[in-house]
Amino acid sequence: MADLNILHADMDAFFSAVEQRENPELKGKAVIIGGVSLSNRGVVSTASYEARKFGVHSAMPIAQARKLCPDGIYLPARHGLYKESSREIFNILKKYTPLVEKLSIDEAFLDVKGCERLYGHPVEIAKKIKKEVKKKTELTISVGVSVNKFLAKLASDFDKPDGLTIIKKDDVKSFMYKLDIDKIWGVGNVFAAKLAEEGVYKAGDIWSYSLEELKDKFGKAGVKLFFLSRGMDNREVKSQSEIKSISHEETFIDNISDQDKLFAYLFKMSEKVSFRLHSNSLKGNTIFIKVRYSDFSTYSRQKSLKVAVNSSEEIYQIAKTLLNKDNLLKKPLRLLGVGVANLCSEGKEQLNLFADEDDHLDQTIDELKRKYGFDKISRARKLYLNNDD
Ligand code: TTP
Ligand code: MG
Repeated sequence: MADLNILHADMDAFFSAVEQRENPELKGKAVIIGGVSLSNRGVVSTASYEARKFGVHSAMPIAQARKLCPDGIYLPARHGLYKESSREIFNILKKYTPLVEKLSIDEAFLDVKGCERLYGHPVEIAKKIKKEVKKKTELTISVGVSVNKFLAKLASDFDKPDGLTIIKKDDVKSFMYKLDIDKIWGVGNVFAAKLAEEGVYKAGDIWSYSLEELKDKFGKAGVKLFFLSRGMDNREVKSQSEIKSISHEETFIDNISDQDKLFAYLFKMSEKVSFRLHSNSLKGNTIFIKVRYSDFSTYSRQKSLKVAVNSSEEIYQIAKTLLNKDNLLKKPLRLLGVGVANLCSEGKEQLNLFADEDDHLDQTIDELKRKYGFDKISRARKLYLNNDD
């Protein structure tokens, strides 16, 4: 039987909880954190649970939030403060296991296998983490405990705020059966609408489809859906030092020969890779690309650099050179991928005395993405793609 070794921990209403801690008068009130400037054209970073009762949520335009919750307290984001709390929280998590995979400023996966002798059963560890976070930071964290990453993440979300939810192997079936289909990773609005056309609303509704059927209908996304709808997920928790490379690839529904479109995709993917590198405070010395043609022949190319990089523009430019060099775009592509390997922690890399302004631009874009949600912000080049691309 699979053991309850995987934890997912996620701070509750993180930015607003920090503000409520800093100013106790805000406790119990509807607190809404906007961008740095809080203009009406900006969007909500997060809202306290009190504000969520009015329907306010992350990525909602501030103007709309003000209509829903006119008496709310609107505050600009203070990222330095949140980063400081985040550091404190991760220091606590790392005490219980070296296997902590950071997902964002306020959430992480932990694999606590083998830590029982020191810290007790995984549920005990979850309780200890909650208690210690509360004591040291005066903030609450929700923790999910289960047999894999996917289920642990669903569990931490199940009873927010200040939740502790355990999904045992024996409970997986009943838990998944009634789960809304859009709670499954990879099922966004477009996919959920397509599934609704088929009469699929809950994870259990997909169980009658065979793996082949789902693969034929939806390709790779269908395969993922088959397994995740049953609560099956075999991905391992990876600590930062174990991450060997960060990459992104896309298989196209129709093969693409239009170079401008391919470069637009390449840029979009470079941005995603850069965002994940920044989120993990990593840089890398090797850029690689991968292409696959309609006959499934696959080629990759890589370039090693003297200086580690993580800006989207650098990744994009080097990847583009690699694609152009051997005329790899001579035939239509079925798949395109880009990645960065030979990773090192930011700050520990060799100093590049000639670093240009691009890093700063990237950092600003990253901040905006964190604030506004990934797809809201992009440089003009990506506008070449449709929203669905
Ligand atoms: P989340 O963990 O998604 O949200 P949360 O911690 O505010 O609330 P929950 O209790 O549901 O976990 O994100 C963590 C922080 O990241 C959040 O406090 C603010 C920031 N953030 C944004 O700036 N923009 C966004 O669109 C989202 C989702 C989060
Ligand atoms: Mg959170």
